Amino acid sequence: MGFARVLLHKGANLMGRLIHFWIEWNEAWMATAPDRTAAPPHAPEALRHWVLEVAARTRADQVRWCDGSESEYRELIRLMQADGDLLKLNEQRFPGCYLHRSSPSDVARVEHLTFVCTRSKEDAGPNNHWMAPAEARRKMDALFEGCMRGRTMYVIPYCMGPIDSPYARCGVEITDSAYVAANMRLMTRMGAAALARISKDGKFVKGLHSIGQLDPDRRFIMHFPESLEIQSFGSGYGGNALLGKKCHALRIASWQARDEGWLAEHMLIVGVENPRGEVHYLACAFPSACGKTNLAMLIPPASMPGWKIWTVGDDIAWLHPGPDGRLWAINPEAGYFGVVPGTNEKTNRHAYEMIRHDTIFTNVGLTRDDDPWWEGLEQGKPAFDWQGRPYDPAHGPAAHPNSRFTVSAKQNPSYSPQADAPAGVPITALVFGGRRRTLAPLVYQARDWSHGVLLGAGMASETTAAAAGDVGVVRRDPMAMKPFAGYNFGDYWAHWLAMAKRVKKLPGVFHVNWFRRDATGGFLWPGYGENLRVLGWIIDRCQGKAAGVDTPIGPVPTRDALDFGGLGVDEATIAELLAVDSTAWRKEADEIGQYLESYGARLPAALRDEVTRLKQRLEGSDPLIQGWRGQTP
Ligand code: GTP
Ligand code: SPV
Ligand code: MN
Repeated sequence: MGFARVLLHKGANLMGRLIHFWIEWNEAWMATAPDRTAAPPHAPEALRHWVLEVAARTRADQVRWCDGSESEYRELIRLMQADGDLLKLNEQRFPGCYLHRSSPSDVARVEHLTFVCTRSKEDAGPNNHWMAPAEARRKMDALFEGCMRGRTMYVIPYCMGPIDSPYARCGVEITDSAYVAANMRLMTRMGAAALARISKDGKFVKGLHSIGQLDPDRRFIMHFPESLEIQSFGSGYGGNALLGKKCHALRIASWQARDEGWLAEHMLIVGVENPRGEVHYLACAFPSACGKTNLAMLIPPASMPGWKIWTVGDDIAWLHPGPDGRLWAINPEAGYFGVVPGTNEKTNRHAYEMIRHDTIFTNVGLTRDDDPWWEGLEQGKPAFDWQGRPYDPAHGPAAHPNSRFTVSAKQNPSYSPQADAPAGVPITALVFGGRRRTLAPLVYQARDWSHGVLLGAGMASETTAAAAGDVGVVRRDPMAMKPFAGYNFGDYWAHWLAMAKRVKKLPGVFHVNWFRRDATGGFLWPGYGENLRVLGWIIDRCQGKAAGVDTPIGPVPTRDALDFGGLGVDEATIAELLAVDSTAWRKEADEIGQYLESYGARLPAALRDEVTRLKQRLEGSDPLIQGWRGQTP
């Protein structure tokens, strides 16, 4: 009795002969398939024990140990097609691609339902929702009790980071969602190799997940960093359900990183190769849906021949002090869970090509020919919206603004061979960035490391559709980690400051803003591929080769240090992009100061001093500092 029988049962409207052919084929396959209901021989005792305990508690119908194989992935896909959880997209134009429509109230991360459950509330900090561990466990136990009746429970061993990297960390996710299992295979190094490493390490993060009834009123994402546990209930959406990603690789890992002297950050990692063949790696922290995937796979503009971009990661970086005194980064992930809207041949050709095969689309629209469709695609027409309703502009966009693609990183044409390097890549510069229509210039540099920590800590950005709630509201999002730091931001900044003692050759620190707007709402800066011009300045600056004007917030490029040629951006706009409005920045510095003070006694004195120095520099300065005039330092 396989899943094909389920199809027979459900698919009364399908042609009988087709179904019988299907069943025969499927059962022949099942007969040769290994038994994956039993624990693999090398599964450690602690893991077997936990799996049995969870299976008993949730009353799962059956247990499937995932081995991460291609045939297993195909089986998961077939199962979801049979259940109606996946629709096959046009095989000619989108081979191996599928559409998943999630429950309409389950389309984004839910920060208000995400908790860090530490013994002391202070350790979670004002930046997190907190619940006492015992109370959280009681709540979750009640939800998980019997929740997998009639369902298959998948056991997913995964490794975050190259399997042979000393920096990689493993986890096991137990879930009752085939969608989660399939996505985990694309997003992580999942299966047999990970299990072997777990047996060797003897330690793993325990992630327990159930979609429950997908009821927003019975939904929680709980983290227990002190015991390396995650419990997530009631959502099937990416960041809430693919527990290797934000829950493990950021919230739990940031806690471990603090204890062990490294950093787990919401950063892309990109290699920038200049025409001389030198590659510099940058790690950049932008909040959710603020351009990490796009920068990580940037297409160099025609004006920069000979430049190449190499993607190491698009969302998360684990940064370690290396033996050579530099900071080294690995990408713990193996795939991308990226924003679909806005992706087209012009904005991001590589992403556009990458998602034309073997991709799972979540919550995009559909054309009459079963092609996926989204706003900003600039071709074709939607026939159905993301909820499967006939497309009607009165219902809003065809694709949900937070619709996503899941794809293996190997499909990225600019995939860096270094993405699998066990030691990672050495980082030349760290770049912070927000989505701000005013104030923050196109790019500016921190004066030194501790000023750089202030640049990150003082970050603010407009909220996006990646999280449930209002969109377009400016909020503080330090280091793009507001939703992801697994502990008190005060302690986190102290840890960042202390990295100066661990890393002898510190990277340069910068802040960028691709999102300045004019009075009519248009972007002042063309963005996307043209952002490479700014990365070029950043890299040169780290080598002492680019001119800058010192302003109270840090050096900005001189007018001529950045090449604006051929952009069609006029001089007044260039001036606006590079200007520092001291009056507005005085207000900003006050707000940053007040925000940081809300961390009370945990706020490091060195960061408070940085705010004082920033205010002092702003006090005596001209109201408007215009770097574009071309002064050199
Ligand atoms: P998460 O996966 O949520 O962490 O997001 P991300 O930071 O990887 O964001 P992503 O690169 O997917 O970009 C989100 C949105 O910003 C997309 O709609 C992009 O088209 C848009 N975007 C990216 N880069 C630029 C840029 O340089 N300029 C402008 N105007 N928009 C951009
Ligand atoms: C983000 O929201 O920052 C994401 C998508 O990268 S999710 O994995 O859903 O968190
Ligand atoms: Mn992200």
